[in-house]
Amino acid sequence: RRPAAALLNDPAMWGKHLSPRSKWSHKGSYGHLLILGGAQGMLGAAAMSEAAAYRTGAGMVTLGVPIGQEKVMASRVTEALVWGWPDRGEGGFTAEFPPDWEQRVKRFQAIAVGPGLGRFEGEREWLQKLLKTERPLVLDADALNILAEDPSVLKGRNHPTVVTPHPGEMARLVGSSVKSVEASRQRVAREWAEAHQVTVVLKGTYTIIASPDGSQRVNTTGSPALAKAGSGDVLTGILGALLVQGIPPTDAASAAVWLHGEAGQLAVKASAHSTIATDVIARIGDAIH
Ligand code: NPW
Ligand code: AMP
Ligand code: MG
Repeated sequence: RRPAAALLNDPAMWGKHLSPRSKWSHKGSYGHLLILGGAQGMLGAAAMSEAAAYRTGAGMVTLGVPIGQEKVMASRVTEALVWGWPDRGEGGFTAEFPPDWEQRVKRFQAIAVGPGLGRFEGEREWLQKLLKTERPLVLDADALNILAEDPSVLKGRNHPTVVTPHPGEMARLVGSSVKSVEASRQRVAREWAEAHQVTVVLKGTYTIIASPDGSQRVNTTGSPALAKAGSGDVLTGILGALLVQGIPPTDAASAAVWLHGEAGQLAVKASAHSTIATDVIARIGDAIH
């Protein structure tokens, strides 16, 4: 019999990792996150991940966006660096990588892929090349939809990988329906984590964090205020920031989910109806505290 999933209800379960910022530290001490996303019509998704990552302590964040989106993104964000990626002229990604990819990727301590990434020709080969990086990866949103075409591309990847599906994305990954995912959330998350040797964050009310070793945690923070566009993009940024700060994947995923839910609760003022994802980003600091 498997041990029961642990309830993630105590910040001490992750608090030990986020030590106070040293007086002698500098931005390089806290890691550099690359976020790939922000295609035409979905710039906001990548921008919300970026803002959440900075609010979670990342030292530097670079947004990799299609080159056609570079100027508008650069004029919209403030703290982020913006890196234009090959684009066929429609504001979307292509199968190509920037010519200096191999050199530049070494500067990042983790990569988050998916918020507003879009779908494109050559996407499977593109993802396969990305999976070859030795950096920890977060796969979210459209990166999961690409992965769902052939999850076996994860085979041979020997570096930390965290996937963050909502039930709709999980259903695509396992080739079933939202209803059947929701009926067996723990089993579905655990089996996928074990089969593909990744950390699975199956989102929803009581998000599940399943590790490659078969262990599981169930989060207890959160609010229906999070049932709004952009919530998942915020979680991806929080998680990316914890990974670049050197926190191991399953602990980073647990901490990210806990903090995201706590910030979601704190963000509710008069009514959960009117809370928006940027309000949640603004309360990450209070959740950490
Ligand atoms: P239904 O029918 O609503 O009940 P998709 P997406 C299901 C970007 N964004 N429980 C849902 O079910 C993202 O980053 C950009 C049960 C439906 O079938 C992506 O790149 C924003 N079912 C892209 O948009 C802000 C659930 O899943 C399907 C569920 C598409 O992402 C928004 C919908 O999911 C967004 O983040 C749950 N808890 N949650 C921006 N401002 O730029 C979802 N489903 O088709 O994967 O679409 O998640 O909106
Ligand atoms: P996404 O669908 O990718 O935007 O992700 C939605 C995020 O909001 C996930 O982290 C969910 O766990 C969270 N969320 C959505 N609805 C609720 C809810 N009713 N209670 C708690 N968390 C929620
Ligand atoms: Mg999402």
